[in-house]
Amino acid sequence: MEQRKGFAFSRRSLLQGSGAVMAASLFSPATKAAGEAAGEKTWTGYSICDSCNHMPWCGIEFEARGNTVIRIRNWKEHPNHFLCSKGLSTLQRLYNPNRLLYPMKRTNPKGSADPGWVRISWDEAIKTICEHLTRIKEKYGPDKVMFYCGDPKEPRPPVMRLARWFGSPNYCCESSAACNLAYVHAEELSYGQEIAGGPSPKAKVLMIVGKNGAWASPHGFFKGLLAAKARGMKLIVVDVRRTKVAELADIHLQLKPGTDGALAWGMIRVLVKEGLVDRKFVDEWCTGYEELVKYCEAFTPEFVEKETGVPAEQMIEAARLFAQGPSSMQLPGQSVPHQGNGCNNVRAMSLLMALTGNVDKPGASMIANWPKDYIRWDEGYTRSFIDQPWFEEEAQKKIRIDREFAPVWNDMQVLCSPNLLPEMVDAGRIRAFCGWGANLLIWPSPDEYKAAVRKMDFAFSCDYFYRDDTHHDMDLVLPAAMNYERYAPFGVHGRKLSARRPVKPLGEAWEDWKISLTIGAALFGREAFFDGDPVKACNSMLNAWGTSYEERAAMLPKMEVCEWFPPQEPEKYKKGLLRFDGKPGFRTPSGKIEFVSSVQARHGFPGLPVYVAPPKPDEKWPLKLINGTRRPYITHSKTRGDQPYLLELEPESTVNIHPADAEVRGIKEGDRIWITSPYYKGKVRARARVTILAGRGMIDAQYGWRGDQETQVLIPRKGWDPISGYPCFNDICVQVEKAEETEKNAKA
Ligand SMILES: Nc1nc2c(c(=O)[nH]1)N[C@H]1C(S)=C(S)[C@@H](COP(=O)(O)OP(=O)(O)OC[C@H]3O[C@@H](n4cnc5c(=O)[nH]c(N)nc54)[C@H](O)[C@@H]3O)O[C@H]1N2
Ligand SMILES: Nc1nc2c(c(=O)[nH]1)N[C@H]1C(S)=C(S)[C@@H](COP(=O)(O)OP(=O)(O)OC[C@H]3O[C@@H](n4cnc5c(=O)[nH]c(N)nc54)[C@H](O)[C@@H]3O)O[C@H]1N2
Ligand code: SF4
Ligand SMILES: [Mo]
Repeated sequence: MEQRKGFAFSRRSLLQGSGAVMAASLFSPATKAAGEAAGEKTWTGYSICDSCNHMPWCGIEFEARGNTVIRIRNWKEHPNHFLCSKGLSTLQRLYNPNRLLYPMKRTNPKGSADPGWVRISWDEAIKTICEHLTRIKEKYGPDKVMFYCGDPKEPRPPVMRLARWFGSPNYCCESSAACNLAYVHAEELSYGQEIAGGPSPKAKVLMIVGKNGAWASPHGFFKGLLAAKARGMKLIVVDVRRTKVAELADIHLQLKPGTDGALAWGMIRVLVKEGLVDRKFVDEWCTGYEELVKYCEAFTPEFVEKETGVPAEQMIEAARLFAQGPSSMQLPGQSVPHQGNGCNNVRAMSLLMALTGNVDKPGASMIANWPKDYIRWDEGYTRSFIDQPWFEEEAQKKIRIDREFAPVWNDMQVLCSPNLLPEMVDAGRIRAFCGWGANLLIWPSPDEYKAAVRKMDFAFSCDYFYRDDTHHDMDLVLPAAMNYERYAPFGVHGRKLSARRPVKPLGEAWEDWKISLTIGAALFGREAFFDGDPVKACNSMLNAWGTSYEERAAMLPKMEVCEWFPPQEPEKYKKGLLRFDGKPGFRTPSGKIEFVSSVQARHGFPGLPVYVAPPKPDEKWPLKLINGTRRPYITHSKTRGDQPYLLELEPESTVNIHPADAEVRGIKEGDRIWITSPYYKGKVRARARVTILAGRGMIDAQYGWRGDQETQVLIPRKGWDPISGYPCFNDICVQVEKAEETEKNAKA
């Protein structure tokens, strides 16, 4: 199949070599360095895995000979060190002969079948970028340039700094297009900050909603869950599928897709009716209780059972168990936020914590005790490094392209939503695109985003590989150094910090940080952009925290606590540790946990997280499509060809379907199937896995396949969640039919 072209690589050879000793012979173009390395000194290096873009990342210890990584293993001193299949196969990515190693520019006009790529120097690349950006800024204004990072989180802080100095608040990320930032948004609307996490070591009950950490989180997640279960913790899982996590549950609430809001309101009603609300906590620290009591009235057990498919007594039992506590909660990653009412559904669930007083106390979900300047690393590390206050000014918010489209998001978040990019290009509000790890296949109906890029004045992106879907109509494509080859960023893992000890980049690949800092230095002076040096940029933060990159590098493989990060502490809201003004309370406008969100209300939405029923299956489109469940050995659209070992595990798009739904369609395990949707004229090809993992009346697919296996085309560019601006990947109803096993569609 197309995705594995060029590879004669077996899993066996990978496992035998566990690295690139054998890569020297297999990957000749990229590993010239390996041949040169023969007889050179062997040394130990340290890096962080980025194969699933997850946080916290897993640590990798590697052995290098000369400049060639020859073996990788778990970095035992690192808090996350059990590498999974995706992490273990990253050497195939490092020494993949298709890697992009030199800056390239197009020589044919946009829209040509052949862009006519030719190699250029970095000098020419940086000069071209600076000329175009300056021209567009002078003629149309700085906000007409979009700065964008895909899901790769590591490039983000310096790119955001570059956007700030350039003067464009249209800094967007994959996490402001989709992903799980919407659950943080939901928590911030009520609690002022991110809260759900755990399981806390003292939790007696844990409720996990729409999250399959067994497959989508680093190994520590499942190990932690098993350990907590072994000490007697009770587990409630809310998931439409019978996942590995759900199989551990004491209560599995297997609801219909998109009905989490109804379930949450049903549980809230139980708490209210049965006197299980912690009134002391609610009266002192929350607002909007009366409205909440009134609204939950409609969610009777009978209604909730009908709407969600969850037996009423099971829902009631779960509410009672959660109220016993101490209870912590983990809220949905990407699944529920990718629905039209996703954000409010997550918010409704999150209120169970406040109603039962399970907030920031031992055994309950905790709010992280971060120093005030520190922000999530995927949003820039520190407020000062990216000058976050600038992004928060009304003047910047006003010119962001998400202002009218997603006003609540625009108000709350500093990352702008890029989802209306096609419309914004047509309106002349975006004329250039500066991308790091950009992938246009993340969007519903991706062709419209490809057309938008084609229409731009200027566009470039930095990547590990040339991806025709995304890069075809760009002006430049720049080679990014991989995780084994870069210093930045350092890692923050709780209170521990890690530096890296990398090899030198292959070819002329540059670290993402170096690329953005070099552009910044060329445009705004060397000082503001640390001479283009990633380590100096890291030190600008680390020095303020009383440490340095060099100090952290010298202690490798150890990772010591950085005292600048305070230890975890309960009930911070009582001590004035959460609010920027130092007063007791929460970081919301009212200082209280807001059942009725003042921000939502300010923008004309109901303040309560109201329930809106999802689109329901009907006779013609009888199956709900969950377009995006994670598989343990695939990341998005990228790992398949990059790490061919993983392609061996699942070489084509496989869709899970419940045995009852398969039977009525005459579909058996392994059969070829077609998927159709009301929003797409063609058919999407897949293979059936008949399994009780899938609930009845739904199918689930891993998106990100290309060609006629691409499920993204089935999704319309409408039905966006108005509170987050996120796409409705999981809201669509489809039909599935068995396909004839012709030669064309049999070939994987
Ligand atoms: N239907 C559907 N669509 C979805 C989702 C879904 O569940 N269903 N999920 C959404 C979510 S949650 C996500 S996170 C996105 C996926 O988000 P994407 O942005 O697609 O993330 P990736 O596939 O990891 O990487 C994108 C590109 O970055 C390159 N890359 C990887 N690492 C680096 C790096 O360090 N530097 C540089 N310069 N380039 C790098 C890769 O080669 C790839 O080309 O998809 C979203 N879209
Ligand atoms: N192996 C692997 N790991 C990854 C990634 C990857 O591509 N591969 N991607 C990373 C990224 S970017 C992200 S965002 C995270 C995502 O991490 P998760 O959100 O944990 O991803 P999923 O495995 O899709 O889990 C979502 C669960 O929600 C369930 N679900 C679907 N619809 C509903 C619903 O309406 N209600 C409820 N309650 N449940 C529902 C699904 O059945 C599924 O089990 O994973 C990260 N980790
Ligand atoms: S879970 Fe796997 S892919 Fe993700 S960081 Fe860890 S080793 Fe890498
Ligand atoms: Mo994501």
